Amino acid sequence: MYLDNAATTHPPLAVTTALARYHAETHANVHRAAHTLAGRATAAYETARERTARFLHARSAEEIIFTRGTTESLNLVAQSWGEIFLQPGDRIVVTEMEHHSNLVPWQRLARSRRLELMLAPVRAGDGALDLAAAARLLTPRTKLFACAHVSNVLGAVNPVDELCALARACGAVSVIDAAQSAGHRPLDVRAMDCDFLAFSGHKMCGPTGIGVLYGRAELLARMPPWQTGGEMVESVRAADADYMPPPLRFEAGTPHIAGAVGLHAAMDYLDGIGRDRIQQHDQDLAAYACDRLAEINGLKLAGPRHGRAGLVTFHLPDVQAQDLALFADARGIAVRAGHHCAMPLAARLNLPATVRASFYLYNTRAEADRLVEAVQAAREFYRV
Ligand code: 7TS
Repeated sequence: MYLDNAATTHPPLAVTTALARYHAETHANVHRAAHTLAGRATAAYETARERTARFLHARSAEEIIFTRGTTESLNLVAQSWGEIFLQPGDRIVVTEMEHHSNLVPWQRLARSRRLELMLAPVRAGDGALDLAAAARLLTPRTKLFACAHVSNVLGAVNPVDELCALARACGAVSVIDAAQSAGHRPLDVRAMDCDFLAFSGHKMCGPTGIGVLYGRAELLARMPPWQTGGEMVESVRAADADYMPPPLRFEAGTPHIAGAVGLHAAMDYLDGIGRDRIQQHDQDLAAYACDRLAEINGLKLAGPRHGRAGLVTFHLPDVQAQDLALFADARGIAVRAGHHCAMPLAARLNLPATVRASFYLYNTRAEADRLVEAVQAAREFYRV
């Protein structure tokens, strides 16, 4: 029984079949050779890009860059956008609840460009973002605001529409880390009015090694490449080169063609079910698990009690999270224990290592019940 979907998800047959068929029937390198197979592979890759644009409601496929995942997408923005749009003394703002991959790239950029990096605080207790404090940090000096749509630790859902509007009002670029939301709820980058949005295929029933960076066309057009080599150049002379326009400018080398095909199948699969239905299902399961876990004597829940996304994080004060997770594993239940790659958040909320159960469309209430029974059994076993 798999309850570690915030880490990665399991692909359905529709995705593994699409991958097998691609490898058996279509595989060739893209954008170069004139032969028929190369044409088919290029068409499959570019169709996946168009599908991704529709998935996000982007204005055009040129706004979709394929990357290795959320981490690479965020590093791309930090390195490429960060190279030309910043002056020493500028401010960039992220939040205290970020996954390390939406914090460390900005730390590094801030150090190398001599910027001021500020963390918008979360509220003690439930860890919700303090909106008024975030708004105070968004001043005309602020050039970039980056935040998670859904926290991978707390399950808190940030009001990204409002935050992007605040960023825009002070002239800052907005970056949304949608790793925990893209496969779990409908996304519309135009309605959200963000400038960049990043997500990973493997957290939404797709393959590992493929992810997406959405970027507003006007910004991408002005951004320099971040990696160089084949594919991303128009013409090359001995001493210099002309680069391709976006998105190819940002895709140096042979891309993960099969990954894009698998991601396409995953998007079709999720939309065939309906992302609004998936959202409801995941949230219902997490709310149910929360209510049942809250009845366990001494158990401490992290994150908001209401309005949370499809995951629940908790600890038993006298049992190490790692022991609790191993106890669950012995009963065939996969959950994650630790700080969940968000150490500043854990420090801020005084959270010890915690256990996280994260749900997806294939999980059931009966599985949530088994989790609760395992935690109860662990309490008895450890006599707490
Ligand atoms: N941002 C958030 C909010 C995440 O939850 C993760 C991965 C990432 C970024 C990075 O994604 P990647 O695909 O580039 O690795 N989160 C987790 C997690 O919670 N447990 O394992 C990975």
